Amino acid sequence: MNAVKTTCPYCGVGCGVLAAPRKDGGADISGDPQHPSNFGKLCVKGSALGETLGDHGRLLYPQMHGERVGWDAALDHVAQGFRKIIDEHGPDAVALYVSGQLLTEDYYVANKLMKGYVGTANIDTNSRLCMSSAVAGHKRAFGEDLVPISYEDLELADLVVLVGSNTAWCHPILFQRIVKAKEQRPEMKIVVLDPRRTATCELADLHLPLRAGTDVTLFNGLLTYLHQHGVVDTKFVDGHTTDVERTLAIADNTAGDLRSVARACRIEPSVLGEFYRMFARTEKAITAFSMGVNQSGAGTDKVNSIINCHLLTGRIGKPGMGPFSITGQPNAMGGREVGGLANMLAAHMELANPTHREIVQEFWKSPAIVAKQGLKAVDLFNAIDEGKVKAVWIMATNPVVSLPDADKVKSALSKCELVVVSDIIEKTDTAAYAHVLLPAAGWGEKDGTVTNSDRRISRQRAFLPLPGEAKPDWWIIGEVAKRMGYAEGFNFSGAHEVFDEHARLSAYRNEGSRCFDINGLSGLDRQGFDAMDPIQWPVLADAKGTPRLFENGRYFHADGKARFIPTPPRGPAHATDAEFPLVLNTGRIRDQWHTMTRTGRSPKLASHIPEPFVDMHPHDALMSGVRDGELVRVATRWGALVARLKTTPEQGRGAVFVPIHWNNQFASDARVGALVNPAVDPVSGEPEFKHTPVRVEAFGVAWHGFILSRDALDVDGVTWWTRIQGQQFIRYELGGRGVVQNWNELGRTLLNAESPDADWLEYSDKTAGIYRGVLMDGERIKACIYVSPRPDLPSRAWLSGLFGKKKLEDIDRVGLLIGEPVNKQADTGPTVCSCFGVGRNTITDAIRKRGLKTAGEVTACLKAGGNCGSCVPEIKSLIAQCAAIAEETAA
Ligand SMILES: Nc1nc2c(c(=O)[nH]1)N[C@H]1C(S)=C(S)[C@@H](COP(=O)(O)OP(=O)(O)OC[C@H]3O[C@@H](n4cnc5c(=O)[nH]c(N)nc54)[C@H](O)[C@@H]3O)O[C@H]1N2
Ligand SMILES: Nc1nc2c(c(=O)[nH]1)N[C@H]1C(S)=C(S)[C@@H](COP(=O)(O)OP(=O)(O)OC[C@H]3O[C@@H](n4cnc5c(=O)[nH]c(N)nc54)[C@H](O)[C@@H]3O)O[C@H]1N2
Ligand code: SF4
Ligand SMILES: [Mo]
Repeated sequence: MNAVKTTCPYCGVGCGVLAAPRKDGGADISGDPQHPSNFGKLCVKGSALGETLGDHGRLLYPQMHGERVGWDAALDHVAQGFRKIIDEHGPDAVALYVSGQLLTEDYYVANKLMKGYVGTANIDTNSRLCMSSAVAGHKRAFGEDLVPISYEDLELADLVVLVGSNTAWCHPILFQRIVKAKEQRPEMKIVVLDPRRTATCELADLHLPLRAGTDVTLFNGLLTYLHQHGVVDTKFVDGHTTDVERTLAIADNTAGDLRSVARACRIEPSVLGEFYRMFARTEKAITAFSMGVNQSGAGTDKVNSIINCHLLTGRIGKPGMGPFSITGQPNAMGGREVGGLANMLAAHMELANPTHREIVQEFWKSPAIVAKQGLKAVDLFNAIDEGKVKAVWIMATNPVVSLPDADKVKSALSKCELVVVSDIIEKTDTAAYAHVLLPAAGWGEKDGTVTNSDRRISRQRAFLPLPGEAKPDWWIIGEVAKRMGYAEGFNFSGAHEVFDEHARLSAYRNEGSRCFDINGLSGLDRQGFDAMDPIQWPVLADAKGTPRLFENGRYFHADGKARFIPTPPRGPAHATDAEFPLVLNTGRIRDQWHTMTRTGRSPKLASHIPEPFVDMHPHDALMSGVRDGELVRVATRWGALVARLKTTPEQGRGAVFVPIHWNNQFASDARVGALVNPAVDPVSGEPEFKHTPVRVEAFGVAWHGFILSRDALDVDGVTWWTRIQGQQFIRYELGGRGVVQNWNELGRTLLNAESPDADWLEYSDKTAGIYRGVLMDGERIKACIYVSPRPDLPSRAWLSGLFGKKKLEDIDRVGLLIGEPVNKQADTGPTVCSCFGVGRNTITDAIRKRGLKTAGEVTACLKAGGNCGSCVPEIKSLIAQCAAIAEETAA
């Protein structure tokens, strides 16, 4: 079967994918060798896309109050519900909360409905939580939300500074392009600014573990340093910028000399000095930044403090240099292009600009056009909580998990008169609060476009039939619009028509005043749209596309100049104190995507990090009285969770790190959003996700345990649990309180095997509190449970392997009862390489026994790291650890 060219639905790198549908309803996935983002490579999440397809867990039919209904009933109900509330309370009493994971066409229609027809700007998106500080920073500096560079520039650069970005895990293919460039030109330098030592640091020549939240001080210090050392492009500054003097004065006043900056940022002065010198002497420098910058109460200032350094040195608009905001979601950029934020209009036009409003309304021929900003995400949910917004329609995002102070989101939704949720998955933490659930078409089933981090518009193409009664998001929105009485604006016969309207609007009365112009892509019919190749905007009439912006030195403020923005540093909204002495930092892991609704279904992705954790420096753990491997309670003023403690010196002192992914579908109590403070950046409204004062304390349990089971089980009665999909089983990790009188009984209850003729292997030592129970299904294993008072339980990797066997051998049975493999090699250890399923023990064994010295040698020997390469930084770190141990033993 011919493979369909499409685009990966995960991160903003925007890799091209070839999907070849199979007869069994799945698809074979590979990288598209012709796509300019990835040239055929895919990271581990992209490679595992095939495992996330299929009907299992999908929302297949519209539902109202938990009952299946027809589309007509559901759409009528939504349209009438919105209509009634608008008529009674005005347009600002309703809202849409959408997502950077919608396609541009979906987003365009949603934005048009709210801003041109309903007449409210109450449409905000999860991009508020992600990119809004970058958007605001770009607008302040450039006059428009513009990302100057192209991915090739990263390969041309002599210095790449990665600020608050765990690129190795979050944008793996972009990271690999940087790795390759550095391999070819070892003189290329990489600097990482991150309070943690992340996998990304494996590539770094220099890692600056700065104190959380001090980026502005650090870049103000750099600006001063550059100025003092005469690293100034005077011609560029004079001809193409404004406000340099004021900005320099404020930077100088607030940053001070190198020593005081180093003290404020808690970095060795020599290391900071080395970074400043490196930046000063390297013309071709790129400063790439991501959530460690954006998600801060000073996020917009962080962005501008970075851009200021590029403006002063004139390092922008030329090959291999510039500031670079790495986008998170696959279509964070597309959403900005259609203006799908509460403070934007459409096609990069401004709500506050009367001419822009006139242009958009004239083009839409719409009954209304909004003149005032709508509510930004955090304020929007506050307004729902206060009863000011009475109907909300949530699409392609899971705010009960992903917003700060997330328990408040729950309470807001439970009070709201009308909650509509469009999703592809039936059971999510947010869907639980929906009155109406609408089944959306997912990746592989719908058509449209996405724009990646370097402004490249790529097609997502359908290669599977729509499951159940699922429909594309743009269709659903259009049908509701029609039922609200707005038929004239929403008669689209396909995504291509929506895209064409969007493209024409971008050019309408533009005359070069707005950089976002894709006129060259207008007029495409269905075939033309289907044939569209990836292209970087602006796309003018010649349809050539634009790799790099600002080459002519022209910016998009009225005077055509870029602006320096003074950025006096300020601390986080909430400081640590005796009660909450540490900083809670939250972020991502390599193999999960956000709230896990898709990646959580893939056994391959589950194996890397199977349960929620807290990373903590060993000294902080000692001070908090908690121990590695135990369960701990992590508490802030806003909420608490329980997760497994991992102590590591890679986590800087004074802060802890908790992943964002786990939620009530996957764990009893690990939704970190509930702990995050709701402070936002005053300019962008982006929440301060990376800085909440926190305390970590022991969470005492009487027993630790785990279950691997071929069937899903009900473990709700256990104090603490988390579950994840394995290759042929579901894995449950458990923590129990209370004295267990009869282990055999508990084991049988948990494994759902009370029947007297169940075939059991059991071992129980009541005094030691150890219990091992294995339920057989003929000659193969059906489920097993292991319990101990300490978290020193048998290797899950070894037991996972036994689930693959049709017939257990005697030696396996012995191993099951003694709780360890008789043949030690059977324990491969926790998975490092998800693609080939290679475990840590296998890798360290090979490193030691065969004296492997490089990641390349490990790949040659074990294949690990040879497919997507996402685990190469971890392999390198294992090589270094083995070498350190060998050295210690020798000494
Ligand atoms: N595997 C995976 N990849 C993803 C995603 C995913 O869910 N999983 N999500 C995608 C999305 S939407 C996004 S937005 C991106 C996010 O991509 P990243 O921004 O790279 O990811 P995060 O882990 O959120 O945070 C990045 C780093 O910021 C650091 N940091 C915290 N505070 C500070 C600070 O004050 N200063 C500095 N300089 N650094 C700080 C954190 O320690 C962390 O390592 O990833 C995208 N890619
Ligand atoms: N503490 C903390 N919180 C954070 C962050 C952090 O760093 N720390 N990061 C923030 C950032 S940057 C982001 S981007 C957000 C992400 O947070 P969310 O957007 O809440 O997370 P997702 O799991 O990606 O949610 C997407 C939802 O859309 C559904 N879906 C998938 N495809 C489709 C489709 O085609 N149509 C429809 N209608 N639905 C679909 C999925 O099943 C899922 O329920 O989290 C934010 N929250
Ligand atoms: S880097 Fe990975 S997740 Fe991101 S677009 Fe490429 S394949 Fe998808
Ligand atoms: Mo994001």
